[in-house]
Amino acid sequence: SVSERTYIMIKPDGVQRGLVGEIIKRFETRGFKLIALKLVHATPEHLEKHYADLKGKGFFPGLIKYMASGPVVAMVWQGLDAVKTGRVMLGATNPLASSPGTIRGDYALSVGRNICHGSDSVENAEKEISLWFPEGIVQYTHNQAIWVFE
Ligand code: YYY
Ligand code: MG
Repeated sequence: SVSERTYIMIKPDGVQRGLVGEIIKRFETRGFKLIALKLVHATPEHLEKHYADLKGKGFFPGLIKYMASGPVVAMVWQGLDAVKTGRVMLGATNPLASSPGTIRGDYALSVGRNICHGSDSVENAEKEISLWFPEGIVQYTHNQAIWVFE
């Protein structure tokens, strides 16, 4: 639906490599509506909640350490099919399998440094939005929407 929301996060390597503007630009120019945004240096405990489904995987400790190593940019984007389209824009989990034209396919090479996160289902998106934005989300009219959607 047009009001679908997804949680998109620029990981510490994306911030350090100066890719914040580039990643935001892609969602903005695609026509999605930015409804939440902040820079946050997350604690390991918070990140373990975010990645709870992956607890037990061999890469989990390294993933938490990397994600806690610097600030991330936490965002919520809204628009038609935001979750699935967001994943397509990010590319495959392993950047070597990501198509050129995707964020990971253009800017990353290693699965453990793949620069961005996107929710994988509407249900998980809503969970992640509550986890990262417990303060809630700003409401406003996006005047571009009448030109982006029929
Ligand atoms: O949703 P997505 O980020 O594409 O992949 P997940 O399977 O949810 O894994 C989360 C995160 O974990 C992934 O972006 C990189 C890291 N990771 C890893 O370091 N090594 C793997 N074999 C799989 C995932
Ligand atoms: Mg995932």
